[in-house]
Amino acid sequence: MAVVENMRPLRYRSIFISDAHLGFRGARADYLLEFLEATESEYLYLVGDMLDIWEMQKRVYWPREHALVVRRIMEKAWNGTKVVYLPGNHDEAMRAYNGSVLDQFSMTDQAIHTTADGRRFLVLHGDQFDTVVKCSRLLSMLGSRSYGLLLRANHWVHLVRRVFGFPYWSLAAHVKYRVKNAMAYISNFEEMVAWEATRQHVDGVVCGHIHYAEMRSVGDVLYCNDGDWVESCTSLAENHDGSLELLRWAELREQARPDEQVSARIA
Ligand SMILES: [Mn+2]
Repeated sequence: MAVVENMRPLRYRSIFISDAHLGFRGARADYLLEFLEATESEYLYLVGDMLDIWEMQKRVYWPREHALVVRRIMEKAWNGTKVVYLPGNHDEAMRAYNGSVLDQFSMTDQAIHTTADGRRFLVLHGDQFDTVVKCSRLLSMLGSRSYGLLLRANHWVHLVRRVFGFPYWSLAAHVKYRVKNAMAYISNFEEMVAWEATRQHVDGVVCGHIHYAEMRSVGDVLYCNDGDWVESCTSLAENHDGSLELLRWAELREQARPDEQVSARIA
């Protein structure tokens, strides 16, 4: 924690983080805790898979740092940050609480965030598009009218798979097993999510799920993926003028200079 103890907080209007996978051994809770200590924001969006309930069902793993991340987030809510929790597929059980609002803490499947410069962004985890992406070759043959149908089919496919005890089909896992085709899957995913944003007549979309931070224009919409806290330790931040940027904590923490060092250099 030494890196942030003497650091002035980095202030943003909004911060979007996802895929922390707390409860899973691979989670970089240490870096995430540093990041939460080092930053302040009016809005904090938790864009899915913050908890890894799948992993916790296999084995109980809940070290102190993971608990501290949860506590720090709740403290932020108590101190006035508007926290929005959007469940993902690894913390799907939390979807039962969608619609809950407790002071500054709310839970929902999809949110619309309006930036300081008036742009509207659809915020969602992104697992809703797994089947659509998997079937995208078929989709391109069938044409765009099938898209809505596929989205609805996605829900039933997962339901059926669950009834028969199949694991949830995950794009992220699929990408890892088929590295050769990873870039094609990522770009398919990006296009599908952007498509949904276009359909909802918003200016952009913020999602997570595929553990690949990105900010790029897709057609008329701005696609933003806040990355993850297992591998890349990234987040998306909105500045006070409404501009957006990707934050890579591994790089940012190196730049963060404790006040004493700064004053020592001035002297
Ligand atoms: Mn996910």
